[in-house]
Amino acid sequence: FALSKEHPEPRMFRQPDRLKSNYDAVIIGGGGHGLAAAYYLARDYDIKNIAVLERGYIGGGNTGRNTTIIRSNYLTPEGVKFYDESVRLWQDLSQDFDLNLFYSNRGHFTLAHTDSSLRTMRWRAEVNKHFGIDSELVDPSEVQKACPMIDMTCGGHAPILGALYHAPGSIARHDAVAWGYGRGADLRGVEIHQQTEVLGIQIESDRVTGIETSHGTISTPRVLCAVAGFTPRILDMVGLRSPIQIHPLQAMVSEPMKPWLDPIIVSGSLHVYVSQTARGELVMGASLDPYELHSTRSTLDFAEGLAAHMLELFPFLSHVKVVRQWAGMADMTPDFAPIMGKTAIEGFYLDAGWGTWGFKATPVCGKTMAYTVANDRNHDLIQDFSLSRFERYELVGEKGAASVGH
Ligand code: FAD
Ligand code: PYC
Repeated sequence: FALSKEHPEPRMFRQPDRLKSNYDAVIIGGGGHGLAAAYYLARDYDIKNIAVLERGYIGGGNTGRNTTIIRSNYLTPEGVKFYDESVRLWQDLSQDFDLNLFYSNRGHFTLAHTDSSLRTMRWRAEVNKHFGIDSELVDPSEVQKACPMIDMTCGGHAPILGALYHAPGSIARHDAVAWGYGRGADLRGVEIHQQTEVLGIQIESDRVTGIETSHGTISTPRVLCAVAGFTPRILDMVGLRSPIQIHPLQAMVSEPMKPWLDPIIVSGSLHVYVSQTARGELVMGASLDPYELHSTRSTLDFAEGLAAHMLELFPFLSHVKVVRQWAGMADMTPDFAPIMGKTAIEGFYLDAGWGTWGFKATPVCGKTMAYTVANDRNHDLIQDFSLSRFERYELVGEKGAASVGH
């Protein structure tokens, strides 16, 4: 698959034409999480005989559909420590990959329009500060100063009373994250198999032994499942149950404009989050669709509803065009925290329950899942996110920091 004599290597990664019969580890899902785990397994643990199996193309799942907000202003100590480590990793990724991820530090405002949301913002700010994270409650004048174009009354019916300001809040180019991890893994010997769907998982005496795919069967002692919105289907294959439900989450993008929006603006009450990309487009999203559905179809209702709320915040946008809209399949957990680590099946590891919040966690998930797979022991940072927490009713309640109205 050399491109030409002048370019003997592919620009991004090789495309092996067939599967081998045996791998030391198989990763299901070529999203950011699966590719990051492959990268760190190869780089940090010297486990290189790995296949990443992707039913479509890499980054074509939620990784390439998300609104790319990166932050660590969570509510629980478990969450704050975990996401903080991710924010740290993000800062060096472009250099690690030698690939520009357009990582851009913007600052992140979560607007409060009611006394009760101000209270939650204060709570989050205090937990964050306790763990050394740069978050503070600010008054409306700070919002106005950072974003002069905003209508502080929001059409007169939802005045902005204050905000949680989180200076480290950032955005990045989502596809490039998949490519960066994919290329880095490939350079270290990992095989990436696109258009290769996992159809079954072989288990003997509660231990993984192999995988059935659309291109044949392979044997392996270790399987990492990182398939986000497809998690219930894979769990069915190994006879595990989880409380995950799949809901569509939609987003849309405007035509490019001159830069006018520096920070990331989030309003849970108005069901809006928005940032402006390096190319000038507004990337906008809303709440989850309120019904369970395994689909990536986007709807007119969504575009109309989101546009109406955007105009409450920014009335001057009324003539700006929306150029694209889409949906992802969000794997929602009851406590809005992920499910990570070892499972009751030996050699079967889970990285799931990433719902509407998992893009920012891509680096730390890769690192901690690589550790967990390599050592067959949960990494310290993910101890509280195990699947078995639901049996023990030990939930990690992150709903108040989920950023998307629910
Ligand atoms: P994915 O990128 O979905 O990768 C899973 C892959 O598995 C897919 O490519 C799929 O094709 C593959 N797969 C599935 N089944 C099989 C099979 N049987 N065989 C082989 N391959 C299979 N998070 C944030 O932190 N910030 C945000 O601003 C944000 N905004 C969001 C906005 C939207 C509209 C959506 C939908 C999500 C958003 N998220 C956000 C959440 C975030 O996108 C996800 O949590 C994250 O991208 C999950 O990454 P992943 O690699 O686990 O999953
Ligand atoms: O987790 O910050 C986030 C987020 C914003 C939009 C969707 N998820």
